[in-house]
Amino acid sequence: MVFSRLRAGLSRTRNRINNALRRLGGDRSNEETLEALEEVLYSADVGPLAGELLDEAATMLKKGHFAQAGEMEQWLRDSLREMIPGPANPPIALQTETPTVILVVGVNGAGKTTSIAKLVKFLQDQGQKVLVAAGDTYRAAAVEQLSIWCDRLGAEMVKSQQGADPASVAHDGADAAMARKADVLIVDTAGRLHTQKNLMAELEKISRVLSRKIPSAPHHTLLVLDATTGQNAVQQAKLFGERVPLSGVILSKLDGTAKGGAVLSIFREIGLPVTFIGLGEQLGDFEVFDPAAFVEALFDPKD
Ligand SMILES: Nc1nc2c(ncn2[C@@H]2O[C@H](COP(=O)(O)OP(=O)(O)O)[C@@H](O)[C@H]2O)c(=O)[nH]1
Ligand SMILES: [Mg+2]
Repeated sequence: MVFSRLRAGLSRTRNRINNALRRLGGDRSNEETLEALEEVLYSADVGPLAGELLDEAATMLKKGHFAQAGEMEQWLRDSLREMIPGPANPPIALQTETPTVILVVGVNGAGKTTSIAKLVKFLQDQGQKVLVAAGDTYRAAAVEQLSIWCDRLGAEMVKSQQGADPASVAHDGADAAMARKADVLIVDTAGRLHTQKNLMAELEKISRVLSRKIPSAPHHTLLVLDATTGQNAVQQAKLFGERVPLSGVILSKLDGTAKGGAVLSIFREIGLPVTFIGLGEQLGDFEVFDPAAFVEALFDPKD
C-alpha cells in the first residue's frame, strides 16, 4: 500500500515527533506546554515555521484552548496540513504538441540520477514514452549509472563521450525526443553549487539550447534536494532558485532522516512546491508529495 511506504519511510521522523508529543498535554502549565511543543517542532526540523506555530499556540493557550488531552496535537496536525496546498493534478503537466522537457538539477549526491530513474518509471506507468539525456558528462560513471537504470526501465537514453558539452547532449536529446515521438524528455545534469558561476551559466546554456529545439522548453526544472540535510536543503533551494527558474522540488532520502519536517517549510519559505518525495533507493520508493498524507504519516503513532 502506498500509504505504508510513506509511513515506513518517515519512521525516523515520526519516532522523534512522537517522543516529543508524549510531553504535550496532561497537567502542565502553559509554559511547559509551549516548551514541549517547541521540542516537537524542532524534532521535526520545520524551521522558521516553528516560530509562527508557537506564537499561535501561545495565543490559543491564553484563551483557554488545549485543555483536553490530544487537542493540541490535533491543532498541530490541522495547522501543518493547511499550510501546504495539495498536490497539483497532474503533478507534472504535459505538453500536447511537443515532448515535455524536464530538466533535473541539484548538488552532487542529492539523488538526481536515482530520482530520474524513479520519475521515468512513474511516467511510464502512466503510459508515457520517456527518453533520457545523460547530461552529466563530467564523470563516465554518471553516464554508466543512468544507462543501467534506463536498460532496466526499457527507456532510450541519449549520451555523448565523457567531457562533452552537456548542452550538446541536451540538443541531441531534444532531436531524438522529437524524431522518436517521445512524450517526455528528461535531462540529467552534473551536480553543482549555486556559487559555481560557470556551472550555473552552463545550466542556462542547456535551457537555451532546449528552447531553441522545443518551444518553451524546459517546461519543468526540478531541483533535487537531500532531505537528510534538513533546513540546509531549504536554504539550498532558496539560493538555487535565485539563479535558475525552478518549478518544483524532488525531496530525496526522506527514509534516511529524522528531519522530515523540513519538507513543510520548503513551500512556506520559498513558495516552491515539493512535487515528489524519495523514500528509498528502489524505483518504487517514490511518491507524489501529498501534504495531507504526509502529515498523517508524520504523526500517526501506530507503530
Ligand atoms: N535511502 C535513499 N537513498 C537515496 C534516495 N535517492 C537517492 N539515494 C542514494 O543517494 C546516492 C546518490 O544518488 P544519485 O542519484 O547518484 O545522486 P546525484 O549525484 O544527485 O545524481 C545513491 O547512493 C542513491 O542510491 C532515497 O530516496 N533514499
Ligand atoms: Mg547523477
